[in-house]
Amino acid sequence: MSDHERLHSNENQKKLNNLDAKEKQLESFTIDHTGKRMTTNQGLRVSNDDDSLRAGRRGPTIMEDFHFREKMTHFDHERIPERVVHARGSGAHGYFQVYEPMHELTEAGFLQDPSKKTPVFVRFSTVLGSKGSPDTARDVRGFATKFYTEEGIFDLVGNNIPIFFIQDAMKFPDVIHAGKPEPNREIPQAATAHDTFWDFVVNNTETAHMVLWVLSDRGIPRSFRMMEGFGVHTFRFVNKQGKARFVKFHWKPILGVHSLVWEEAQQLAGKDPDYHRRDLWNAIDAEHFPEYELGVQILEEEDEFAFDFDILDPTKFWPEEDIPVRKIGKLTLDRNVDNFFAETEQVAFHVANVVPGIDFTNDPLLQGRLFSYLDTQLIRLGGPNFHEIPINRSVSAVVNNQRDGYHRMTINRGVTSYSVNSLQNNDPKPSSEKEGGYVHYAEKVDGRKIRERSPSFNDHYSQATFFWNSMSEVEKQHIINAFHFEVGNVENKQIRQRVVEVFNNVDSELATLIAAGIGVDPPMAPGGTGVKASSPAVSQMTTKKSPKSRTVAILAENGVKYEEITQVIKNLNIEGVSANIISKTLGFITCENGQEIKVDKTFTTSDSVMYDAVYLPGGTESVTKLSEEAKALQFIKEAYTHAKTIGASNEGVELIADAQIYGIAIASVESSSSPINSLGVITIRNATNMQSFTHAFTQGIAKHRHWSREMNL
Ligand code: HDE
Repeated sequence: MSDHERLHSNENQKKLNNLDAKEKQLESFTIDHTGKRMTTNQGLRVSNDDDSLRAGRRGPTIMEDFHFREKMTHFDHERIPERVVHARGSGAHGYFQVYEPMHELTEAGFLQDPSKKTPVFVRFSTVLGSKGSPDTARDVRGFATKFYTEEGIFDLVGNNIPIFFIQDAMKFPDVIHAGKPEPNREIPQAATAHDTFWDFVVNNTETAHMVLWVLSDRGIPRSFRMMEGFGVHTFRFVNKQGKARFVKFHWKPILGVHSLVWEEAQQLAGKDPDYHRRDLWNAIDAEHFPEYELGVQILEEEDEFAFDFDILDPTKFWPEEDIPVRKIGKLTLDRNVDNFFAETEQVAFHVANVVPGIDFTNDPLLQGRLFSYLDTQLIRLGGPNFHEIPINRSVSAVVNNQRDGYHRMTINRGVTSYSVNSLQNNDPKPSSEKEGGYVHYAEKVDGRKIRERSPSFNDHYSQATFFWNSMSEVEKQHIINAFHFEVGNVENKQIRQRVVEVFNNVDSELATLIAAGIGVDPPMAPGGTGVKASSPAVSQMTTKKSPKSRTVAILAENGVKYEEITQVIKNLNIEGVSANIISKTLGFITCENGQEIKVDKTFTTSDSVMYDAVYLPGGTESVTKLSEEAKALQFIKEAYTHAKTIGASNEGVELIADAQIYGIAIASVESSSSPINSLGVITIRNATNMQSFTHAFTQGIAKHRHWSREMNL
């Protein structure tokens, strides 16, 4: 071993010692080409990887060229079917830690010891679009978490919305067929703004509640790091004494729940279709690790019928005001994948992957999912051994009599692969409950075979009204705008009219406002459900706010004030905000004092929609040049229209007027009693010390958006 190799292997050893159980397992399958020679798949060294073997320099390729054939055959077979839903996704590794032992509620091992870190893999996704579709499409987001626990794998396969479109799994193929591109012309991609989806909605009114959620800002998250996750169904927690309680699972993002605005989402779909994937990757890379608290709502079995909805109905949520969410632990995503295909694409989630202490209920949607997830992997991953793919392997030993099948990896010794056997001592033996064997909760069930829904599932509208009541004026306006876009794209007028009728059952004002933008009549009769209550917890207005990991675009040209720009960047970085310098061309700009600053992006390679805020530093020459640059002015104008924080210092303030967005008086940190005015434009003149300015600017960024601006435009 050379010194270099030894050093390398010591480093590797050190690295290995710090890995968790899952990472160690993955490491043993991980290959690095650095410094290695190329071989065929048979391990034979390759002498030439550029030219096929041919009969004469200008002659035909000959069959004998095994290297060519192997290389091409492998390439020809590189693709697997994309997921039938949730095809577009992004994954990351991390760990979960519980805050305190949960034995009173559940015997799940990974929920007992606060010092224990359970490895996890999370895959976020959109639902309808193909694998290459844009991240920012209006859609539900998947939030699937694989816990590699010592008792086996637990998958929490959730979404960012706490309810679902339908009540019975039987209808899943229908709702998805209706939402996917229409079958004749395969249009539109990753969108529900078309006839078949809305035809389904008006004919299947159990969808009404979910449709409101998807058309709210939840359908266009700012980041995977800024959305909630929900297990959706009612599950069961069971403790060691066998006592069961109903449970709903929540993920609460530490950064709060924040969304894009629709125009921005649409622009991003073209400017950066990988916006969410890039955001997740960059945040982890910059060690702004995404964090979410695991919350549970617990319901005693005796309270099963205490509500005016059925707790088995997945189109209903449990209001947090009635059943508080108890935060029981935290998920941290701290490592990007090494290989997208091997990890994010091949990961296989399954709702049925549970551990002792977690069990199911009779929610008819959940029951159907228990079948679908295993079934779908068989075609997607090519056979029954997909649990042996590294990302899917349990960290607890897998021991059973299942054998053979495509791509079997293990070599099972011994003569028996059946039970009961006497030739091998009847190994492997099942375990009793005490020994950790999974025992299903012994719920009593009794009934006639029947294809019928419980009447307790019949109310399709009350919670939709409840949700609508919970929205702020801005959020309501966004929902109406979304209806105008979505239903406005429906060609069939009858369907558009029926949308108004269906949503009139939710709320008359809502239906009237929808009708006003889609060329049909307002509702004929008064509507609504009479529900007056609301749930502040479902509005995004009261969510957590933080500037951490936000990005600022700094527009600058030659002649910019060096001190201003460097002080602001330094202070922003201290607050966890990163900044990009954007100018007309790449390279360096020369500041007023002759110092050079590197340009990160140009007006051609970037756009305001890629940033959370804009800063316009002073410097007469820089500001004059920018004021003559149409794309720079457009940048500012768009950021303003999208309700983003805009900061400007000294001569930079003039640019705000040049962008002609600002007919209202400019607030200044010195003159205003509150440093941030409600419009989120922070300006300072005659300033040398940028600290108070940056502080006010950062507070503005933390607010995410200044929605009152939308009302004024
Ligand atoms: Fe899924 N769903 N789903 N789903 N789902 C799949 O499984 C299905 C539902 C969810 O990142 C598929 O491996 C049925 C609700 C996520 O790999 C498939 C029904 C919720 C993901 C499937 C539902 C989800 C999937 C496609 C109605 C939130 C992506 C590929 C009964 C609680 C997981 C795959 C990943 C994926 C079936 C409804 C979440 C076909 C039949 C409700 C996050 O098995």
